Amino acid sequence: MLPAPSCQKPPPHPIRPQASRPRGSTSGRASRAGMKRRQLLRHAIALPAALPGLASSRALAAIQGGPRVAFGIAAQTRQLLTDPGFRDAVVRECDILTPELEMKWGFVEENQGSANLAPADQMSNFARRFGKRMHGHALIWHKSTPDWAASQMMTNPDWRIIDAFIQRIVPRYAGVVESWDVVNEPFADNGRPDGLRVSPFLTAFGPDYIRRAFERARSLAPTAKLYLNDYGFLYDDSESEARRTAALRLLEALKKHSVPVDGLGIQGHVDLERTGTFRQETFARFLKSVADMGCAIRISEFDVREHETAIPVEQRDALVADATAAVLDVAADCPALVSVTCWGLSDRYSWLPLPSETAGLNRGLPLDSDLRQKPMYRALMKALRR
Ligand code: 9MR
Repeated sequence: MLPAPSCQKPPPHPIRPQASRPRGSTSGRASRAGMKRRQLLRHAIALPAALPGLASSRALAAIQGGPRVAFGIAAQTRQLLTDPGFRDAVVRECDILTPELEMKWGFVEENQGSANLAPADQMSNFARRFGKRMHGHALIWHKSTPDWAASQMMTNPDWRIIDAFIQRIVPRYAGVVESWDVVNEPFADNGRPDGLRVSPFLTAFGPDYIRRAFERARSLAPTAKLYLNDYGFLYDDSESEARRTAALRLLEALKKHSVPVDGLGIQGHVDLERTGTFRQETFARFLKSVADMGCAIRISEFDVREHETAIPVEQRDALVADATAAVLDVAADCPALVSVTCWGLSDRYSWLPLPSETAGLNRGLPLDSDLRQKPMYRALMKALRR
């Protein structure tokens, strides 16, 4: 059984000294970046007085003082490099950057022996230049495992296949990536009592692949925070309950065996079709149980999936904002919460589809496709400052 609740605050994430630099980064550039950042901050701080509706998250935090939970977004390098308006919004708004694609195994090593690392290098250089923290995503994920690696694992379960990837990517971004999703989406309703997904990793190495991955990541990134990350923890139904139970049992077992897991990433993919089954008490209880194990919590992939689009846009935005507040207000009340990352900043680049017969974009991210703040943005910032 799990220990009795008593919510603990885990140590804050360190912003570590730069142990090593990926290509193209120099200390001169770093100090220029420092200046740029100060200029940008000054600019951002000047905004609210002139344009109250456009105050950025960072500007408001600076003015209002006091701590707020860190705000992250996932983005793609291409978006940052080719879309100056979007890039400026990212610089203005976010504290932590997560590469949506660029550090995934299948992206880096689509073919065995290939090494497509330039986009991840570019994003990490961007992060250094603008003083952003980075979250690495994701070392082990069945969906981003290249086909060649999955089939090799199944025919010849040799841990060195996985080890080579972890070793290639983790030390390269030491000093800028402060935390990693080490194992992503390990749970599924596969009929196993432990709730684990039957993936190539499980088939080849058994449940022990999780311990091995965390231990390897820790040996290569001694000060980075290491996360287990998954979806499906939000709702008050039997499916979510099974996933919550599986996660708590796994975390408990990992902690018991001193496996270096620092926290749980709770993907906040909210679905407006299911919000009727969201209960704040249930979610709060789960967060408390995670925190009681000494685990940090990240809301790691927050966005809201719309279904009803034949209503005025104000109503759509209000529904999205209400769903955001319902989840994030609870999360923000848990002292173990260290950050909230949206899976995208602007609807312009949302991965979320609308029903096929509907034209337009899903409106489930903080900024609209013209980079204007929406009610969701305000609900999010309010929660982060709770
Ligand atoms: O948003 C990502 C999409 O652009 C990619 O095609 C896809 C496969 O790499 O991954 C998406 O991000 C997923 C994340 O990595 C893990 N949790 C679910 C996210 C949405 O599918």
